[in-house]
This record gives sequence, structure tokens and C-alpha cells, in this order.
Amino acid sequence: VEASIPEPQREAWLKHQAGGFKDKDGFEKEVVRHVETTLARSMFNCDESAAYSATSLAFRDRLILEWNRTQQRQTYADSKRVYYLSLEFLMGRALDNAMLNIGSKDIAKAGLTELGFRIEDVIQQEHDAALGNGGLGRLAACFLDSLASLNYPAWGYGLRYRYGIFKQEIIDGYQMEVPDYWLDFNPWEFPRHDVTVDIQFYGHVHKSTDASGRAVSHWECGETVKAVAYDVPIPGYATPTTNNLRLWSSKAASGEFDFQKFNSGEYESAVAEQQRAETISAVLYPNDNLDRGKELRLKQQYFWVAASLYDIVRRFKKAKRPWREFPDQVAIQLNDTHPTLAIVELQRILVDLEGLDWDDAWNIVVQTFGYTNHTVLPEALEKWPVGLVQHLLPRHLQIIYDINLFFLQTVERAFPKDRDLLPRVSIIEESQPKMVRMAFLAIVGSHKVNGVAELHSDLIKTTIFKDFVSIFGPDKFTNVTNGITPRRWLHQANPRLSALIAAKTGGLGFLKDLTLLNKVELYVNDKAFRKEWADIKYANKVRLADYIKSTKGITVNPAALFDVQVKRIHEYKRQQLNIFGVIHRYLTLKAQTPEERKKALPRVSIFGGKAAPGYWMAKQIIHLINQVGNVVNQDEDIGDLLKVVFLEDYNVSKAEIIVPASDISEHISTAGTEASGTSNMKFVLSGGLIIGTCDGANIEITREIGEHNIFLFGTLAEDVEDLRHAHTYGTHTIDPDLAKVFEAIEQGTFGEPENFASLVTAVRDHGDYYLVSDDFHSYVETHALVDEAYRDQEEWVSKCITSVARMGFFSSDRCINEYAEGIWNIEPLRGEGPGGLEAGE
Ligand code: BZD
Repeated sequence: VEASIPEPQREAWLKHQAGGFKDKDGFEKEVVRHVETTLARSMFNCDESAAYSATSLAFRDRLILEWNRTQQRQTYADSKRVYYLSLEFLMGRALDNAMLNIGSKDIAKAGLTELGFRIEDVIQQEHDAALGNGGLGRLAACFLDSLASLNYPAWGYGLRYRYGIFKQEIIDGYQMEVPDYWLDFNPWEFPRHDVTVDIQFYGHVHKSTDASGRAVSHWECGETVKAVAYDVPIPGYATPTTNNLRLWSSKAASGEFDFQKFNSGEYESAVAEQQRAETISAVLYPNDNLDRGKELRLKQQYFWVAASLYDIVRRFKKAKRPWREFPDQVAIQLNDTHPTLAIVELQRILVDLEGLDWDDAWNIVVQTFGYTNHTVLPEALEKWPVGLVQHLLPRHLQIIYDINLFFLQTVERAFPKDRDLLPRVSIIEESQPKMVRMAFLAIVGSHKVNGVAELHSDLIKTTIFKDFVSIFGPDKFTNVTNGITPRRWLHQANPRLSALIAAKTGGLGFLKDLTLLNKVELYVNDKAFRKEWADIKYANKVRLADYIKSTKGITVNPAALFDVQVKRIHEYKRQQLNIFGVIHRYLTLKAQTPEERKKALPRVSIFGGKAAPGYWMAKQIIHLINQVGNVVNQDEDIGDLLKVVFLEDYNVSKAEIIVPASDISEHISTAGTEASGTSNMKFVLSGGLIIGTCDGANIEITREIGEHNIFLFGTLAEDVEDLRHAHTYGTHTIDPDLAKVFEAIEQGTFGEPENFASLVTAVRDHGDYYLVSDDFHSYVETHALVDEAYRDQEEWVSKCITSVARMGFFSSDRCINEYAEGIWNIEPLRGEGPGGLEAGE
């Protein structure tokens, strides 16, 4: 407030208010200005990278103006905001998205052409913002797009990692990890050196009594690190709403290195504090669905959570409302358990710093938080050793114990006869060492808990969180099936398909209301439409074939069936099943006569995905895929009938090329293990079909598009446990076709058999936990059905068109509206604010 310009001088400000470019000329002027001043270059020294920088800066200027107005409007309206806390935001590239969402891509295209550049080349200069591992991080990015596009007052909070997910290189068939330093030049962030928070670690707690005789805890001493805010504007599609993603970066609290030490020659220790502090936000942990329990990870979590809550509370306090209104102003969503400490931190702020009674504070906390679970895999459920929490956050551990005590007391009162229940649901696991169970803490501290697809939400209620359903009742648990943003995954990634749909559905309205896609079904028999549809898919396949040629040197036939599996490499996702299937296909072709082979359908098996650096089995899978490719791709008997490609360094911008080029994609997790999956939605929305198990969102996709339009196979979730039991305690015979695959591997067909021994023994000798052998036969048979279906191109195109038409449900807009209504209780902010702009329709 103190920094605001007095009324009489505001006229001058309004007169000179920046507007950003409005037309092609204005855009060119801005680009030239940025090249010549911001970048200190000229037309004699302007490459594509400089053109990218200047174009981005021109768009950034426009975004920041809308960003400012949006923030003013939201402050003025003083309505409830939602805060999405996620340790990962897998944003990908920003420029193309900004151009499309603002609606000025045509202007930029024409302007850049006049200045001597092709817009596609300029867009490709951008480095992906890859602050995430996979589905969970990309979901957060889609949510931000929907929140802004639907005009919800919303902020994302995350960490500004100096290194995002590593870059993957394949050397001699093995994955190598290379650091991803992405901040060299990032026009999309605004450092806010004035927005900082001091974050405390370690130290000790001492108690005193205040004037009224109430016990007060003080957390003292320890180490302090500074959190500095970096803001990333998030433009909504076709709306002025531009929300904020605030990422925290860690710095030494003193801000500088120790000059005295430096002067006295202690050079290394002079910078040690600085380096120690900066380590906190240095790097994203590259594990997905695995909890490794490292101290630095816990430090990251608290650092980010404490800075975010300080910021949220500061904003709330400005309006001077009573604390009980906090949940009317603030909703906080926890993306998995990673931000669970926020529950404890808010309780600490309210009780220790603001002097509220425990119960009043706890009511506020529970009403404020919602928790989304993304996995049932036991190895992914977060737990922290009590000793570590005690050491790093001594006051928080006390609060956790108190939360647990009061919780267990209510459980005891409600279920006095069930003696085993208390240790089962205790937030503290009585193991050696004792552990804090973060998911249990998140459930107890939230008013709603949701899974991310129907099957998954049912599973958490009947398995890992069963007891909590008895304790809290079923209404606390709900489902919000995941979604994807059609702006990036249809309009941006597949522009020709988007244009064709627009031509038939009366414009681009489907990008705001994806259920309008259903009009496409009216054209399923329209000859011209079908031809254009097929041409677009073919062109997308040619583009991918060119990319494969230029990056891998492998020639693939765009008329072949493109079979794609791109996602993190994980045993539960079963890339091993896929590559064993490919080997089976290869062996079958090899056994045929040239005459017989003529009848085979040409196929390209495309893989992509990163393995966590410490995940040995996942790395073996990558190696096997590459070795199979080496052998098959050079086999002259086989030629175009089978090619196997492993695309390096799969990321968001590569997905934008790969997804639209797929004929069939693989979503083949062991039933019950993949919470939802979201790439399944992207592939279908881009006009590809799916081969998949009855798992995650595959089930709802089937319900929407119809079972004739998807290739389902394999064991059902309800039967998995019995099969596992049978493997361990009964006799376990391997599928005979799979046994032949293993034989080929062990004969050295794909190089040293020892290299792949653990992949084989996991299935044959170690219980086949992921049911590869059980599902192998139906998998191979189903692929035969895929081949057969693909031969009938007319029928295939009909399936694709029908499927796209029925995908409206899977927009992240639908998903965000469900969260807004069922969990956050927030409304979109429409109408005029002091910025004078109309938001919304
Ligand atoms: O979340 C994924 C699930 O595996 C998918 O089924 C689901 O579709 C998406 C979105 O809901 N989970 C992750 O991606 N999880 C992680 O990346 C992760 C990262 C760190 C620690 C634990 C899990």
C-alpha cells in the first residue's frame, strides 16, 4: 500500500500505460527493439536463437501486463483463491503456447516472416522447462492452463530447480544422464528479489507461558535460508486472465558470501554457506513412483512449503479478516504427499505465531487442505524417519505427534473394541526406525482426499486407505478423473487436426468446451472429411519419420503401423512386455518363408522414456530395446516389416511430435498399478487407438469411446493378487511363446545374454510380480487383432474419428471444474476490475 502512487499523479501513469503490440507492425517493432536494446544485437548479428529471445520478450511483455491486471482484479474482488502446491511442473515450451493462448500466432508468423525467419524454427529454439518427472508434473501443468483458461483465481507454487530432469543420451544402447541446465536464458520468469522469505531449519524448541498462562512453543536458532520468488505468468486461452506460478529459489540468508573469511584467506569456507543454501533448489529428484528418503529432499519440501504458506498467509492477513474466514479465502491442494508438511506448518503458524487454540486452528487447517493421491505402489508411499524430522524440524515433529495423539484418541473412542486398528492407522509407524507416514498425515489433515481415475479411487478406498474410510466415512474420499489440456495436446501439437475439427464444429469453441467434439461424429461417413483426416495422420507420421531419420539414422516407412510406447520406464508400466512381444514378432517373421512374409503388416515399434538413474531393471529394459533394434533393423529378411526405434530424451516437446503420429499406443500396466495415465488421453485425442489393460483411465476411456474402439487385454485388477499368490506358492509355468523369446535372448541373439539375465529371471524365477507371463498370450493375440483391424483402413479411420468425437470428458477443464465445485468451493472470476478488462465470456 505504501508503494502506491498518490491519486493526483496517477493520470500521468494512465496516459503512458504500456500496451504491448497489437498488430504485425507493432510486433515487428517490439522484436527489433528487443534485438537491438535488450539483446544488444543488430540485423547483422541476429540468428534464430536471438529471434526466439526477442519474440519471447515481446510476448512476455504482453503477458505481464495481463498478469498485472489479473492480479489487481483478483485482489479487488477479494474472493477465494486456490493454491496448487506441486514439487513438479512439467511445463515444456512456453512461446508457442503463449502465442496460441493470447491469439496472436498469426501476427507473429507474418511478422517473423517479414523479418526473415520461419516461425517453426524460432519456436524450436526454446529449451523445455522440464521441472518434473512424468505424469504428476505434467498434470500440474495442464491444471495451470485450465485454471487460467476458466478464469479461476489460482496460483501454483513450486521450486525453481536449477537443474530439471536430466537429459537422456543413449550410448552403445545404454542410458547416460546429462545435467539439464535450463536457466541460461529464460524470458518466462520474473525474479522478485523483493519477495523473499527466511526459512528456518534445525535448532530446538523451548516452552514458555504467556501472560494468560497459556503454554507457548518457540522454535529457535538453527540455520536460516532465504527463499526468493520467481514468477512465471500463465496465460489462459482466449481470456485476459493470466495467473501466476511462483517458484522459490534458495539463497544464503545473508545474501552474500562471508567477506571477512574471504579476506583472511579462507576462500572455501567463505562461500560454503552460500553453496549449502543454494543446494536446496539445485536439482529435481529424478525418481518417479519411488521414495528414497533423502534428507535434502525433505529440506526441499519444507523450504518450498514454508515459503509458500508464508506468502499465502501474508496475502490473507492484508484484508484483516478473522482467522476463521481463512478457509473461505484459501483452498490449498496437495499434489501427492510431497507438500504434506504444509498441514503441519499452517497449524504451527496458527498456534505458535498467531496464538489460536489448537482446536480452532485444526478446524481451519482441515477445511483448507485437499489431498490428491497418485499411486498405490507401496514403494512410492512417502515415509520419513522420525529422527530425521526431529533433527530438521523439531517443532513440526511435536505437532505431528499431537495431531496423531488427538486423532488416535477419536479413533479409540469410536472403535473401542478394535485393538489392531490404532497401530494400523497411526501417523507414526512403530517400526525400527519409527517413521512418519505422510499419506496418513495428509488424510487426517485434509477435508477431501481424491484418487485420479475411478478404478484408482476405488482401490485406495478398499486397500491402502480402507481403515480411514471406516473412520471418516466414505464422503471424505472422492474421485476426480484426470484430464489434459486440449490447447496444447490438440491445437498446438496437432494444428491440422484442430483446424479440420474447427471447420466442422463451427470454430474453435471445442477448445473451451471439449464436449463439442461430439459434432465430429456426424462426419464419420463424409468422404472428403475422412480423406482429410487420413491425410493429416499420414503427414504427422511423415514428420515423425523424418525426425527418426535425422536423430537415429533409421529409415521407417510412414505407411507402416506406428506402434508407440512413450512414458517413464518402469517395471509396472511393462515396457518389458512390449519388447518381449516385439521379439516374438521378429521370431515369427524369421520362421516364415519369403512368400508368407509378404502377407505381414509392416510395423514400427517406437519407444521412448527415461529410467531413474538408480533403477537397474529399467536401465536393462532400455538396453534390451536398443539391442533388439540393432539386430532387427539390420536384418535383410525383415526389411520394412519390423523396425524398432528408441527415441532419446523423451520430453514434452518431443511428445508434441510423437503423439500425433501414433496409430496405436501402448498403456499396458499390470492392472491396478497405473493410477490413471494421461498420455492415453493424449493419444486418443490425436486420432490414435490404444492397446491397453483394464487399468487407470483406460477403463473410462473405453466407456466413453466404446469397447469396439480400443484393444483391451490381460488380467483384471481383482485377479492380480490371487495370481501373485499362485506364483509364489503354487507351480509357475511360463507361457510357451514367451519361453521361446527367453530362449532367443539366452542364445545371444541380442548380444551378451548376461546383460538381460535379470529381465528374464524376474519373470521366470522370481515370482513374475508384474504378471508378464500371465498376460503374454492375450497381449500377442490382441496385437494380431490390431494388425487385422489396421488392414481395413476404412474401418480403422472410422474408429479413430468416433473415438476423438467422444473424448470430450477428458479435458482438464472438466477436471478442474470438478475440483472447484467438489473440493475447493471456488468460483471463476468474471467481470470488470480496476484494470478495466473483461475476463471470461
Ligand atoms: O501421476 C503419476 C501416475 O503414475 C499416473 O498414473 C497418473 O496419471 C499421474 C497423474 O495423476 N504419478 C507420477 O507421475 N508420480 C511421480 O512422478 C512421482 C514423483 C516423485 C515421487 C513420487 C512420484
